[in-house]
Amino acid sequence: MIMPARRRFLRLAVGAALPGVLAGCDRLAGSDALNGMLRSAEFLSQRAQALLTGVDAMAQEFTEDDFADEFRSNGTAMPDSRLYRQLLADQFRTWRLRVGGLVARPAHYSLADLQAMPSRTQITRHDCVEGWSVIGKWTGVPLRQVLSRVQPLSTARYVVFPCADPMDGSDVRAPESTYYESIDLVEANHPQTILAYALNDEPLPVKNGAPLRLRVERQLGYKQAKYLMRIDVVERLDQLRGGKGGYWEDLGYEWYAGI
Ligand SMILES: Nc1nc2c(c(=O)[nH]1)N[C@H]1C(S)=C(S)[C@@H](COP(=O)(O)O)O[C@H]1N2
Ligand SMILES: [Mo]
Repeated sequence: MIMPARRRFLRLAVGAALPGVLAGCDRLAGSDALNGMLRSAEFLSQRAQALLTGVDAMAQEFTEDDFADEFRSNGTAMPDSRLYRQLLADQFRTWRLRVGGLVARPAHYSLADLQAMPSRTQITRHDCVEGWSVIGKWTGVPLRQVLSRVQPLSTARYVVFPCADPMDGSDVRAPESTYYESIDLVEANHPQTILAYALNDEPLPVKNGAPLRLRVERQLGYKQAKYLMRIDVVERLDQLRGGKGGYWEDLGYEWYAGI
């Protein structure tokens, strides 16, 4: 009962926010009353979600019989960058995940380093706001494993994921042009939040984000950042790029994309 209504609300919210942004509706966008209303609506839905489900609630997991043979690709299917092409040609042997920002012990990890850490496998449903879903089997290292190694400082609140794929041609007001996403530390420490290197028992395909992607199973498709290059622990999101904490968020999508 609750979930479909929530989804309809989300679709409406995304659908309603985006045309205004794309049309450059400055008068409305600049209105304090409207901004206040939008902010409180998002705040209310986020609070309501947390009250209904709790911070520890698990996303539904499925069985071996449920996952699709093919996990379709959406957004970038092959990053258009020289660096990524080099990393791919080298089978990601020289790729490193750099983890820094507000942490006591910044570090970088090779794919082999990550694969040597305790792993989690989960069969979950991916829901894209464009109106499609697919069930996939993901294996990766829980993000909290990595965070416990680098030790976030007491001021840390969010985890930011810069990706390898440039999104040129977009109108993001940003010094950097790649896809990026962010989640808060509660979501980052959730057991189903993993850095996935395998999909359906195979190495993660390029079209799905090789060598490493985020799976944050209680949120929608656009939060599932592919082609991870870095993890930055930060205190605030409003000074990054477009100020809203993600590529699509900067264009009007909700930051909290709870399903
Ligand atoms: N780096 C990056 N991550 C991304 C995207 C993208 O274009 N680039 N698209 C997002 C969207 S909208 C969806 S639905 C999923 C698609 O994941 P898939 O290609 O594995 O289906 O990735 C998300 N993460
Ligand atoms: Mo999506």
